[in-house]
Amino acid sequence: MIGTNKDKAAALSSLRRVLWYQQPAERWQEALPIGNGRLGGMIFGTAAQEKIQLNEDSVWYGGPKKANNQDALQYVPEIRRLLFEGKQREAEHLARMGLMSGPKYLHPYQPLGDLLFYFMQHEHPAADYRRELDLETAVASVRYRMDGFQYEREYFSTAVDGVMAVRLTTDKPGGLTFGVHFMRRPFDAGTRCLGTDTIMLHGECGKEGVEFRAGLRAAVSGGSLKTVGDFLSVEGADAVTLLLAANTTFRCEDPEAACLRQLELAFKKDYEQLKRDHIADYSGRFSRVKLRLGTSGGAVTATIAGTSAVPVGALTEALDASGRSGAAAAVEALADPERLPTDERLKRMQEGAEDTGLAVLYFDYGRYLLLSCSRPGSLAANLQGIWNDSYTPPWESKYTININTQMNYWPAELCNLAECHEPLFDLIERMLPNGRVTAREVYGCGGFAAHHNTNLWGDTHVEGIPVSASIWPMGAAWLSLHLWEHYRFGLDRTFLKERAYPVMKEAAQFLLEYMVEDGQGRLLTGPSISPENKFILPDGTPGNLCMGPAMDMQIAHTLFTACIEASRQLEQEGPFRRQLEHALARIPQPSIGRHGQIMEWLEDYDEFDPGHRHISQLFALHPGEMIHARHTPELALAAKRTLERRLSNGGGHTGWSRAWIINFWARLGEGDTAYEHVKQLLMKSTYPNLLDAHPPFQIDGNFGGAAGMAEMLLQSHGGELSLLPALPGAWADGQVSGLRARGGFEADLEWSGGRLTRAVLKAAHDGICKIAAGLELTVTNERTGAFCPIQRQGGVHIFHAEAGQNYVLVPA
Ligand code: FUC
Repeated sequence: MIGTNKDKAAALSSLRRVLWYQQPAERWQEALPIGNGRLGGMIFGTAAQEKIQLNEDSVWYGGPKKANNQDALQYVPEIRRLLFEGKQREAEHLARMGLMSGPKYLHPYQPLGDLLFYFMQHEHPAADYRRELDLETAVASVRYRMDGFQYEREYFSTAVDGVMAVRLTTDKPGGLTFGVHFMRRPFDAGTRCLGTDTIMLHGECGKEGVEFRAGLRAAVSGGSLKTVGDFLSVEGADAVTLLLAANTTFRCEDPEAACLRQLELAFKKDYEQLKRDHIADYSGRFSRVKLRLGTSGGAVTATIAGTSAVPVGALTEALDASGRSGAAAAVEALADPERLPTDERLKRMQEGAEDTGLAVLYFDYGRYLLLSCSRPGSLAANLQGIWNDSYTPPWESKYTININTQMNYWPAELCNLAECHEPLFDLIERMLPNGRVTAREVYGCGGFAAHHNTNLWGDTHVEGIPVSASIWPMGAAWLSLHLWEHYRFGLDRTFLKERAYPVMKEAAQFLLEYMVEDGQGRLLTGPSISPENKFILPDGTPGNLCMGPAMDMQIAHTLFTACIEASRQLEQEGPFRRQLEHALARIPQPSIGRHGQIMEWLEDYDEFDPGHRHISQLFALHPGEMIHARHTPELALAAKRTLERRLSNGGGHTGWSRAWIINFWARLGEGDTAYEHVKQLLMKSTYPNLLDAHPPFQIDGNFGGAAGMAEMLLQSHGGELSLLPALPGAWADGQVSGLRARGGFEADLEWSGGRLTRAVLKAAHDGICKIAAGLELTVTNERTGAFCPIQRQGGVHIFHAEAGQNYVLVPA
């Protein structure tokens, strides 16, 4: 990487965004995920015995549950009384029986099955093997040589035609002979052959669960195709296209007919057309945002210093890429981590080498993953997105809505993938009728309530075993804020009126009826918990349940504020608004405790686990905004103390927790610390396929991490846009385009030497634009070149933006 800055820039712009490896995946955490929102595959890429582990998003075991505890209504007032009287043990004893529901667990999300390939003439080791996932096209590929043949495979799952495509080619006529079949799920009926070119997997997820079908059809060029046993058998072909369709009774009555129809239609296109359509659809969305960080000299040196051995493959790769031979290419391979296989890069980073490019790849991967597991019409991304190979996955691979599901959607608006947010809105709407019943049956209230978990069916009852997680009635309130955020970014009034406000209102309605006066004029939630921590009582014993934990109060405050604002914008609901305003004034605000921290509970209790992975009391800092780095400096300082306290007690040990921490530091404007946690996320909580490790795999860290990196570059909470609010020293030079800000803006930013050099704001709506950038700016209209009149107020620039205009901001 030796050369001028210009060379470096050219090298950077020619970089492909790929994850790549020099060997097949030995374990799932090395396999590469593809998906069209609904239909997912994990590509192992083994030469002789390929495996694609399959998922369809509605394959969940079991049916909906009616599991509200029918005694709850009777006991909730008594549990509250016990808590107000300080009778902790009695309250929890009664709550365990009187609130928690049986059966205890929601059923799991499950795999669809595996697609297994057995290749003939594959007795020898593969040479020049490469497996990759191209984030710009969402196409995975494998290539290798064996016995004088060059083999290539491509894989993608397309949202355009609803199918997964696998294309196998070889350079010598007749070189492809293999059998492929579905590996049977242990308890399913199995596979049927339909004609000579199709096999159909069929099964069901228990008596009350969905029925599913997966159909695989092949078309060959040269050679022959037939079915043998439950296999599709290909002999002596030059090229083969396989298409896979999968459907369940969750979406249609006849999933087999749906599969056959999709296969029929998709096969009307040739492979190249399918691929072109897929790439056009995907890359149009992926390329909305581009992030480039300049590689600093420091990074290169650190990498060389961290090198112990020259990976042979890295050299081959360097030679391939540059077309040159000899020492120059070898040195480049060593010096430029971009030229290393992804697992090598990760390993070297874990050994202490600097690699800002890997962080950028992680950011892009987050956007790739969201586009691949959450598209309009698909189900919301669960704890594993859509990728799960276990019949009994961790936490049932469901929706945990006390942070994890919400975190999955943090990048959606900011990173310009607003349509990927839609499946979450569908989930919330599916929860609505159940949540009304839960509100009524458990608490005797109107509106809509949900607890800390939900599933395919949108169940909302109190569920799970530990009191410290289960008895938490804020799921609906927090989720409904996602509808509000979607509105704040896009300003679609119809959406606000027809989808967002009605749901927000019902979530708020529940809280209005549910919260109780504590005798001191305060309105409190409870019985509830601060997810999922415990406190230490004065007698030294731990307590779970309480009244008015900080996070509940902050969510209620945020939701009421949002509903007030929404009802004003819609010019409706005057009486309801006044009710909310009255309640809002009585909700406790974040307060500072004796360690200088934001208190997690109403009492200044010490935490049972001071390094707990949940940092719920900082909801007000992120994703909420009651705590703001500049508007509420005292609270911001207390938030900082809270983080330091958690971290000095071992906090951040799960991937998602670390990802949240990045967002917190970004909101506090501490770029170097935020970046330190980006590195920690990669070093401690990332598998070779760059999926997030809780451990085990849980996808929220990928999304929270990507969102956190975006928050380091652009923020738009608290009524103003903040440009490069938390830029770390390691990202001194760079550019980003296409990030979105609340108020209907899109932003392109360029910076150098750690300072903003130019920004372009694209306004989609008329309105006042407030900018905080930490330096004096001039603003011109890009089209007319005219200077915009600016008002300056305490470091904030204020100007009037017009819909459809771009504004160029440069340092004055
Ligand atoms: C919550 C978290 C765990 C895990 C689980 C899915 O219970 O506390 O860390 O993320 O959800």
